[in-house]
Amino acid sequence: MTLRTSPEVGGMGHSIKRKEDPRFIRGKGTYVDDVVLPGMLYLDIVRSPHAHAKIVKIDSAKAMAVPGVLAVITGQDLAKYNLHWMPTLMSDTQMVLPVEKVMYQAQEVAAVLATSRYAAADGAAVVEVEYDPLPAVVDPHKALEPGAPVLRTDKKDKKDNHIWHWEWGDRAATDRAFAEADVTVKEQIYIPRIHVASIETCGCIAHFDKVDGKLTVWMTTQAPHAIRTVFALVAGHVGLAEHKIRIISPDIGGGFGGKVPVYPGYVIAVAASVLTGKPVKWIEDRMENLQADSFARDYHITAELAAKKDGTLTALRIKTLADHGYTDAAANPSKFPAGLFHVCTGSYDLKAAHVEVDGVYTNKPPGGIAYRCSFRVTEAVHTIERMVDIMAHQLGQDPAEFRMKNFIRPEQFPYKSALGWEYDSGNYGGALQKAMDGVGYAELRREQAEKRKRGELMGIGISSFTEIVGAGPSKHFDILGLKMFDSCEIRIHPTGKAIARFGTKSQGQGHETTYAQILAEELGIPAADIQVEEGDTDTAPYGLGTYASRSTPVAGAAAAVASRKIIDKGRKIAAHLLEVAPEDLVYEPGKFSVKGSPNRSKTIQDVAFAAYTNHPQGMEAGLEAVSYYDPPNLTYPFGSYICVVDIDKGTGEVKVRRFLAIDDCGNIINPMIVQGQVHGGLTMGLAPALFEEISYDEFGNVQGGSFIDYLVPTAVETPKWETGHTVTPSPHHPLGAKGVGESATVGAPAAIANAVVDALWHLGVRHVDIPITPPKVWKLLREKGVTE
Ligand code: MCN
Ligand code: CUM
Repeated sequence: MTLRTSPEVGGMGHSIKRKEDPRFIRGKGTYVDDVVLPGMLYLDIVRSPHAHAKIVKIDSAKAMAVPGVLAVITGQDLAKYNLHWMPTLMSDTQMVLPVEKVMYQAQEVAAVLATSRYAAADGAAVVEVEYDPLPAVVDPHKALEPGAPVLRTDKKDKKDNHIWHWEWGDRAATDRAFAEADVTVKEQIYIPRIHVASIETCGCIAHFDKVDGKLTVWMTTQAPHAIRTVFALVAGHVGLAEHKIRIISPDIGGGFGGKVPVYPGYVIAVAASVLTGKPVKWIEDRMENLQADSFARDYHITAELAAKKDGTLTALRIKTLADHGYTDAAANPSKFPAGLFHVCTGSYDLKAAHVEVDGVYTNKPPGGIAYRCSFRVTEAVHTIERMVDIMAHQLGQDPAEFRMKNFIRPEQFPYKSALGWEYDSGNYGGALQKAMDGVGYAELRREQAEKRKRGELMGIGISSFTEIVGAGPSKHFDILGLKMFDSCEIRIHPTGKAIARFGTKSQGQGHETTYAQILAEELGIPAADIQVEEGDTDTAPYGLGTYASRSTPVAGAAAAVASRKIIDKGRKIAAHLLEVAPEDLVYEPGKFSVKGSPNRSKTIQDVAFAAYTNHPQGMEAGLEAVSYYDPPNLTYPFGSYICVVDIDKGTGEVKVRRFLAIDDCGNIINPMIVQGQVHGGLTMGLAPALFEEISYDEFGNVQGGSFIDYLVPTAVETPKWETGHTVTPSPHHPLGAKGVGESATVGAPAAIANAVVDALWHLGVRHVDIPITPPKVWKLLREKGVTE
């Protein structure tokens, strides 16, 4: 059998090479798409051309006549097992396959099971579905108007398209501050729908073994344990108990938030495998991935900011419509339907704030998951950074000075924000100053002034963002009731080598390296002697997975805590070997020695051997520890980014000439990995700022559903990133580390947008929505009377 890489469209061609890779073991693939099992069957999915339509009839006859096609699975088939609907991570419901109607274009309508991928696709092409189109609701504002068609007719009592209202902060105090303000600014900001576009699309191989009654699923998931529990809860009634489910998440080719939810394809593959007793493979192609998987953002924001005459900020007021598509499938902590959006006061010492968000149903794919963003933080950062910039310009003040004046000062930490967060540590002025020195800010401003005289358009944009990552303290954070702790389990073998397993799951962040480094530092065992494993629910300790940059803040802390448990036991064993009291020993990584006689010592390897060969009587043998770490607080990484753009008056093209990012993620475990995370993150910040958007026409037809018009930046569009850092340790994390995986994506778009507006402010431009494409800028310039 030939290996097919996922997308006919994507055409990565890499699996061919991987066949020669010695790591590739048949049946135990490196990537999900590499897993090949004997007798494997394949799924392909029939998708709706309509955004909203009744399903009148599904005719499978022609598909069943295609050689190799074994079955056409419809919603009616799943309904017999009550598997046609499933819960979303936000306790809403979503269809696995529809019985009555479809709710967005490219929604799954039926699935074809066949003996080859080709036969499945040929079968799917000839399944005949008769639809009765219904009016599509595309604009979330219109969705709330009286008389708008009610979309969720499956919900008996639902009379409108409003999902929830959520608000936070002191409304009265905020209104008062606005009434008393000398200056206020107000802006409509739209943060468009975007998609993560990871290298590998989503997919799985589900294998139900009829002999031992066990289901194994190789799956592109960022949260294998949570998925196992969800599967057990959803399919318990058809006999899938949690101990009979094994989720394996191998290399998944990037996650970026898009591989947190459960997609219908997974469930159909599981159902098909349980029914046939054969392994069933489902891998999306690129267009399916872009058109039907959960999306990010889609926030329609009205923001207002108030200040005194001298430029002291006083209050922030935000109202938002959140377009969730046809179901609220956000991967947010239960308590927070708008995620951590209320970190929107950002890096500024604002005394009053109030934020409201309303979730709305429309005929679009479900959402909103994050896109390299800790639960709506990008939306929050974009809003506050744009608003602060508008205020600075409005007051005629330099945006850097203006920020310096309004930052939360270092001595104010731990700082309680007006919206209730306790920021652990920060030095915002330090990071901005370093960025200004690094780019030569004063000189750039001089250059800009000269160029402006000549009519050239150059802009300098700043983003001084505060992130919030590491969910989370279990008293506030859970997903579907599962508390958001994370875990590390360490076993030291008799010869002093170790295996450590984690509840998180790397998607390319290099956990194998950085976790081994943490353990090596704590235990004094060389990193090369430590095997790090994640992603197999049969072996790894329970954890909530990798998203929201929580691995270092939570599982990284668990690694330190579990290591310290090992050292505590090791100390007792060493004391026994050296015939002294445990208190008489001093520990340095890898070595216990007697106080005052450094020559009398035992290494961690001596201790490990003794733990299995000569442990003290009365003590349990072995040297193992596990930590389920519940962080006392989130971590608040931050940074200051400065972007310099030149705008081509003829074409409207925005050229990023320079971009300097100063990040602060507390103590750094691995500088190279952190730099890599920042580089990748910046490119994923550039993408929505200048290129990426998924939009819909009035009928709900997706625009941007393929790489022809969903513009992912390549090396050609990506500028040379300049990076640097400051170090402000987290006071509550055992290693003083904060997360960093999303900082750059969160911080970058506002710096770019601010730079563009900075270049155009003198023409009367106050705001431009991202993506800031050449046609958008070209049109704006013509409106303002600028010609070439
Ligand atoms: N790190 C470090 N020192 C610190 C903080 C982090 O050395 N002070 C290292 C960590 O040890 C880890 C990496 O940097 O190896 C990222 O750590 P962390 O910030 O804890 O984030 P996570 O590991 O939890 O990764 C999640 C984050 C998210 S949510 C998205 S989205 C994203 C991102 O990581 N998806 C990615 N970066 C990605 N990078 C790749 N290659 N692929 C993805 O899918
Ligand atoms: Cu926010 S995207 Mo990441 O959390 O997987």
